[in-house]
Amino acid sequence: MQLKWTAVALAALSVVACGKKEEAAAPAPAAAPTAAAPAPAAPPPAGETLVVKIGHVGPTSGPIAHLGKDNELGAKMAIDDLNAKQVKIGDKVAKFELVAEDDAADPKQGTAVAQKLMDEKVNGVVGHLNSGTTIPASKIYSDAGVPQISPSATNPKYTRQGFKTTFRVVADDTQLGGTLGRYAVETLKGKNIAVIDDRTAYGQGVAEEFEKAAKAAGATIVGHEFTTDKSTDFNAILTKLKGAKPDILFFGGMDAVGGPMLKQVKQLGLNVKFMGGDGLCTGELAKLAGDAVGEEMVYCAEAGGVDGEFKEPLEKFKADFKAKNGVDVQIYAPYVYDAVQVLADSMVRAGSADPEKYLPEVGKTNYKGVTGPITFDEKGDIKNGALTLYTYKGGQRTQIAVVR
Ligand code: ABU
Repeated sequence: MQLKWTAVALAALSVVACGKKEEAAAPAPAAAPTAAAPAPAAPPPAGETLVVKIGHVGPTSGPIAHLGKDNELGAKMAIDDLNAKQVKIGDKVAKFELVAEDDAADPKQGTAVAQKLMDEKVNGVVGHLNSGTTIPASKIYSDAGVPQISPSATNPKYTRQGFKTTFRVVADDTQLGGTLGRYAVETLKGKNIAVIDDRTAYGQGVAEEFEKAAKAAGATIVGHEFTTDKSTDFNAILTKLKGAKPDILFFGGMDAVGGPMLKQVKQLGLNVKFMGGDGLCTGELAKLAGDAVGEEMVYCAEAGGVDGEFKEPLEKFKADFKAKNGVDVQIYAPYVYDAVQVLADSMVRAGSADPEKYLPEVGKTNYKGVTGPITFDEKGDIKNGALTLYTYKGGQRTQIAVVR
């Protein structure tokens, strides 16, 4: 059963959130963030602001710290843009504060920081990055009745636990692995496919979905080996798989492991197309793998994507992100940006930042974000989620197509 915020937390919130409800000023949809800091508006008089704490969790230390930092920067951009607009929640101008935590992609650290965020009485949470941390942490947020939006965790289980507080703004591994499995057979003409997964909630899940779809499309799985999300030496498993003569090798895991694995694939002379899910599909992969990333040799998919009229806002976000932070988007920063905006938009519509009051509004979201339109199904999954297929050419991640 879902417990609600503690009486103390609710009492504290009511002190800052009470007052006559006015017509709320909603954050502009499809908010295109600005690269230069927007000119600050005059601050509202003291006592008329509502402090809204948004928790963000990702691995900002460890092997995939580059991805955790990418996500955190996306959250910071959203907070800055919301504050620049002086968004009103009820009759107060909201002052959004980011409470950023590092879970190091470790499930135990994930639940520890989740509890810390609840103790700090954050009004909503964006995160975590990894399925392996997002799923155990979601029980803590659910027990506290605090909305959580993951911008990147793709394991289907996350939104299938019966919690009212779990939302996701990307497609899940069923769609990701299924699409990649069919693509491997129907487009890349794979017949004998080998699979490796890192035994994490994400890596194992996406590999199983890929394998199921590839088999259904007519391929033979010639071997399935296992590694971990911290391994660096893959010679034994790659040598074993080489003996099975695969034409495609699928890796369920993240770029920090996939990059070195690709180097060893090349060193061993394993002549395969290398595929992976969104965890592989980052800007950093080309650096991690060096020239082993090859020319149209690696194929992967991001669990989101835009086409048509939605391309321009996403491109603008990426350019503004680079101008503001000095680095390119890795993969999920725009989804984090939108997840924070969705929480804020729900609070505005509810006229309250009290999790109990605005949670029902999250489920009713109809938001035009920089990653496209966001609405949720009854489980909290994004409706009509897209995928973007990529390959690597000239050392650059290069888009092939957006598919649904
Ligand atoms: N979706 C890839 C990275 C995050 C995760 O699901 O573990």
